[in-house]
Parts: sequence; structure tokens; C-alpha cells
Amino acid sequence: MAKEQLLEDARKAIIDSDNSKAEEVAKAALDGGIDPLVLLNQGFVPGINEVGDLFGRGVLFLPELMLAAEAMKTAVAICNEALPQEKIEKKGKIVIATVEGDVHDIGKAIVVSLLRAHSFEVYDLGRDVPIQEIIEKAKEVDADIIGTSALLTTTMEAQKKLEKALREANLRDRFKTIVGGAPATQRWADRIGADAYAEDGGDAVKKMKQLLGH
Ligand code: B1M
Repeated sequence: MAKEQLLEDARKAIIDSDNSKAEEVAKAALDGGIDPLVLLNQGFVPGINEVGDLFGRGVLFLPELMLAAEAMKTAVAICNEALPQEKIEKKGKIVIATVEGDVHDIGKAIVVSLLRAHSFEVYDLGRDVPIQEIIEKAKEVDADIIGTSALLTTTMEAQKKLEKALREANLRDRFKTIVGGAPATQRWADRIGADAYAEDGGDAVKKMKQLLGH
């Protein structure tokens, strides 16, 4: 099947909240040689963004949003598996989490897979993670970078609180920090004093390499 058609089918599988279709299209597209990142960024992600818009406008409701998210998670897992792995020494240690109060972890899963594919040692603490737990893990593993994801305008405040908590514990110079998630911006990172902001997984890899001087 043509690439454009497969990307369109991917988008539609998410909008239709069709888990088995998402799985089928993901496998067919990857078997057909479509790059997993292209498949995500030009097929599945536009689909979930459209679902988000429909939900925001009150056209779709929470149960539909949840079903679409399930289909998206299936697709992301298959695409992540297919990412080519760099076979070089580890680049740096990253502790990453979705902040407390926030259960959105689809985007973070993409970021984590890309970081691992680029040979970063990633400690993924999951979602809804309290600041103190993030800091403790970073100390325990002697992380280079702490990365946080927030998808809600309310929970992004936790990214600011993390900066404050690090300063208060005299740990701010020990770790680099990077923020991401749909409401985060470079301006937000500058305002709260984070070292970097990343727009997507590819940008996260680039910014983390820069932070570590690679
Ligand atoms: Co919710 N949700 N949701 N949701 N959800 C949004 C975020 C929303 C914008 C939808 C809308 O109203 N249009 C809205 C937030 C409004 C706001 O705060 N301004 C919203 C809402 C309101 C809610 C609830 C409150 C709904 C309710 O209960 N009434 C609730 C909150 C629950 C909670 O967290 N406490 C809720 C719940 C859910 C589901 C559970 C159903 C599900 C999440 C499932 C899951 O993640 N396991 C869900 C989903 C799927 C979405 C949308 C539709 C899609 C999010 C997503 O996966 N995007 C979302 C609308 C949208 O964003 N367009 C929405 C695809 C993903 C690839 O992109 O996550 O942005 P993203 O990640 C990108 C970049 O941001 C970046 O790279 C990723 C890859 O490209 N990035 C990083 C992310 N983290 C990074 C970290 C980095 C670097 C880059 O470094 C550390």
C-alpha cells in the first residue's frame, strides 16, 4: 500500500479509537519500510492531536479519549520497538518522569525510546511522580539530567517546583534539567530556570546531547 495511504490509515485508526486497526496499520507500515518516526509524527500523532482538539471542543468525551489513548499506546509501543538502536557507549544518565498529578505518558514514552535508541541510560520513573521521588532517584543513580514531562497547564507548575526544590537542597548545579510536554515552551523553561526545553523526542535527544557537551 502507498505510504500516504498508510499514514492516513494510521491517523484514522486513532480518531476511530480502533486498537486492532492501529496495530495492523503500524505493522503493515513498518513492514512496508516506513520509518517509525515518520509513521508516528505524520500518522499517529496527528490522529491523537485531532482527538485532543475534538475533546477540547466538547465533540468527544472522556471515554472516547481514553479509547483513542489506548490505540495510541499500542501504536507507539510497536513504533518504539522498531527504532534503530545506536551501538555506542552510553552517553549519559537521564532520570525522567511525568510530574505529579499528571497521567499523560504517551509522549514521554516516545522521548524515552528515542533517548535509549541514542544510547542514553534512561531511568523512567513513570507518571504522576512526586518531585521528591524524582530528586531522590537522580541522587541515587548520580544522574546527569533530570527530565520532566507535563501535559496539563495545572501540572506544569511541578516543573517550576522542581527547580525550586533543587535550589533549596543545593543540588541545582549537580543536575541539568530539561522540560517538555504540550504546554511547555522555551519561554517557560527560561522563566522557571530550567536548562533546556524540548519540543519533541528528536529535539530532546539534540538538547540532551548539547547539555552534556556531545
Ligand atoms: Co488528556 N488532556 N486529560 N488525556 N489529553 C490533554 C493534554 C488536553 C490538551 C486535551 C484538550 O482538552 N484539548 C487537556 C489539557 C488542557 C490543559 O491543561 N490546558 C487534557 C485534559 C483536560 C485531560 C483530563 C483533565 C480530562 C478529564 O479527566 N476531564 C485528564 C487529566 C488526567 C491527569 O493527568 N490527571 C486527561 C486524561 C487523558 C487520558 C488518560 C484519557 C489520555 C492520556 C493517556 C496516557 O498518556 N497514558 C489523554 C490524552 C491522550 C490527551 C491528548 C488527546 C493527547 C496527549 C498525547 O498523548 N499526545 C491531549 C491533547 C493534545 O495534547 N493534543 C490531552 C501525543 C504525544 C506524542 O504528544 O504528549 O505532547 P505529547 O508529547 C510530545 C511532546 O510534548 C514532547 O515530545 C513528545 C513526543 O513528540 N514531550 C517531551 C513530552 N514530554 C517530554 C519531555 C521531554 C521532552 C519532550 O523532556 C523531559
